[in-house]
Amino acid sequence: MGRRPRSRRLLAIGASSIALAAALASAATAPATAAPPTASIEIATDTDGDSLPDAWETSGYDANGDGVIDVDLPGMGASPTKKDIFVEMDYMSGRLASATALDRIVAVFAAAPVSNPDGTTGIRLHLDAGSARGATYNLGGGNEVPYDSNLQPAESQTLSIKSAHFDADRAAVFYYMLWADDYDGSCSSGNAFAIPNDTFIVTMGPRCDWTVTEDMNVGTFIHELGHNLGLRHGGVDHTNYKPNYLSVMNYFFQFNGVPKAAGGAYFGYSDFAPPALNEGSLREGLGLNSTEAAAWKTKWKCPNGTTRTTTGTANGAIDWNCDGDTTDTARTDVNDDNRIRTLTAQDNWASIVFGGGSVGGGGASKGVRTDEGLSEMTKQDWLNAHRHGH
Ligand SMILES: [Ca+2]
Ligand SMILES: [Ca+2]
Ligand SMILES: [Ca+2]
Ligand SMILES: [Ca+2]
Ligand SMILES: [Zn+2]
Repeated sequence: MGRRPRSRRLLAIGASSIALAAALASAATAPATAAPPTASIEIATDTDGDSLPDAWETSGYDANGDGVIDVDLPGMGASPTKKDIFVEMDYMSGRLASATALDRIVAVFAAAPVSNPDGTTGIRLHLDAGSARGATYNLGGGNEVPYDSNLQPAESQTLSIKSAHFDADRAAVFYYMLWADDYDGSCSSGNAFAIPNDTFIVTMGPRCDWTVTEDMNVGTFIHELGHNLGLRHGGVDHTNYKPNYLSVMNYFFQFNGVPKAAGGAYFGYSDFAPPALNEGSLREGLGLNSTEAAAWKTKWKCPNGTTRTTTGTANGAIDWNCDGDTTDTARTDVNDDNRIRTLTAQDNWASIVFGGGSVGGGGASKGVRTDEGLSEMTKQDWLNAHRHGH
């Protein structure tokens, strides 16, 4: 893992390369004696900012520098001018999502409000289920793995399966995920272990009697991949159930999507951030106070712990304290975390971090793996979150 083709340090230029700027700044201010006279920093151009250098996306990736291409990115549909994400999916018997679910996941990324140098919008998500879901989803890597109803400890057992069933030459290109049953006896829906990262699992199997639907598979896959891409349960933080955070990263919406005002639901990341909500002083007449929120409904918690969904647009008046009117300036805990605070949202699509974990072209383009104590939605969390009042 992490083998680099050459001794030269590769840096990649990304669309959001704050880390690169910092690296260059520190290089510029470093004493001249810090680097041997023959050393040079090669900038691996990454025109589309997806952390995959143009050279890989044009000519393929030679993992060990022996002149033989190991991962044929152009052959798998990559482009240096369009953002690409590759995910290898292995699976335990009966757990792999349907082709229809995979179609929906790909469509969410294709419709992302993210611009590309080729003039298009969207992210091309390449899912590899091996031969299990037809040619569209076969990049030669996905396969069934031995059934283990309870991965415990979750991360080390997942990484053990990964090392046995994932070509290490792919580590700089592909995220890896497992469709599995349960882990750590948690009855949790999935895990991504760190934010950002290169590996995740979706775990809604028979061990915990989940009745998994296509919606749940779609929402949870996108939720866990979102953690790999740097996204959190509260956007800017881990505070969950924010009514103004219209994203599958929010537990309110992981399984059923974000309800649209016109009907139907959206199983993707937020594409705007409404104003923060101050739970100490919620003006009910303003709703989410954002014209963009007019396209959506939202959910919130009443003082008695039940969950409500707006009947109309989230930009209309909302009875935050559930007392029957929408005229209050209310002090109420609408995300049910037993605290009165300011709930700040995030535009997820504008905040994605490409190149988590081992993925990416090296150096500054790689996401930093951090352990933020990620804990995921359990079956009980879901039931608690959706106790509905009248
Ligand atoms: Ca690309
Ligand atoms: Ca595999
Ligand atoms: Ca009220
Ligand atoms: Ca609160
Ligand atoms: Zn999560």
